[in-house]
Amino acid sequence: LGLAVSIDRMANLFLRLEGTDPTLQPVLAGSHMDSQPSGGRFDGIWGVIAALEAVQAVRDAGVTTRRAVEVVAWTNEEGSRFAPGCMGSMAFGAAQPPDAWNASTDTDGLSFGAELAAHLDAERDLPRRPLGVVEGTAPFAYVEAHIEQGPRLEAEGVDIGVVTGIQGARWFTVEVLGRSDHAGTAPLSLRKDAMQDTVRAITALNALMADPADVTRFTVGRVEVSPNSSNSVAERVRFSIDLRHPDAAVLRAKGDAVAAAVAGAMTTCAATVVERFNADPSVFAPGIIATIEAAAARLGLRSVRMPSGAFHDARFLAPVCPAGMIFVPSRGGISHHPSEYTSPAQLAAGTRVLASVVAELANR
Ligand code: HGY
Ligand code: MN
Ligand code: MN
Repeated sequence: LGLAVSIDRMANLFLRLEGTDPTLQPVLAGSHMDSQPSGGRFDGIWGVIAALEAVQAVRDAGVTTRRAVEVVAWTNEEGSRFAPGCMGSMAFGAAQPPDAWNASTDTDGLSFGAELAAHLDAERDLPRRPLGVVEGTAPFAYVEAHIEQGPRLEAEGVDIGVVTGIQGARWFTVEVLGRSDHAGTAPLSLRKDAMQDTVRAITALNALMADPADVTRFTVGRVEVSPNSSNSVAERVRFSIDLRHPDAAVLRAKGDAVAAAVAGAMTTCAATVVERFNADPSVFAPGIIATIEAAAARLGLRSVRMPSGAFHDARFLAPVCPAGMIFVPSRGGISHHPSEYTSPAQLAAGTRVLASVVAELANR
């Protein structure tokens, strides 16, 4: 392909197509390659492949660009194995220091720091590059193509989502600590049952997050029980909280009330609440939004401006350069599931919009 490969200290992967003026800041386009335990075949990876296709199309069309175009695959966008998500793009945009998450462990007790070091060692033959704005310069612009992961484009019969911004997200890990006991002998009146107090805590959190308008997104997606035996009282329960909302004040108010809601639900156990991720709602650059919209129109595609319910790496590029996103429809709005699907024609349409936008930005 004639693209220069490099990685930074967060193992973010870059493929660079040179422009005519190497002194100019590059245009970045890409997404992530990691997925969910029961993830689909399009979330993230399509955006990386679409960026690669776009660069190939620009080159094969004999279009020279002033600016280099770099395809990027960000490290750990999902945050499923190691919380939080978007580690690679957060470190690149200096939203957090690159060693902020080294102690984050997976369910086997392996640390992100050790696993990242092993990954970088396995890729030791790849040229290294400075880490984003921390050690280098900001890109000229960033564009990310991604499946919508929601039902709107399909329901409205629209080809392209021109993403206006991303709702806010906060992640917490709650640990409820009691005492293990024999399930057959320990009287309930003497137990410190971590599972029972966890149920009370989640019930209290459901009340806190209740929203008749159905705008708040509150999810407990992971529960780890110890000793996790049917005839032993639970000694420790760890559970995750994923809270989302488009209004920063609501996100702040509900997120700041989590610890008190959990503490108030404890009857015999002790609880700790640790915040793992806190990303305010963000808006994308009007110029990038307009460029995406114009490209869709030039290609005869129907487009609509819309916010993103899912977070993306573009959230952490937006503070350091003009950024935007291109959505394509998700069948039935399904994502983070093996039946996630977008048709080849829909993917091709999104890729053509991306190629047009990237070529235009790289000649600005
Ligand atoms: O969780 C998210 O919003 C993204 O899909 N990782
Ligand atoms: Mn994604
Ligand atoms: Mn995802």
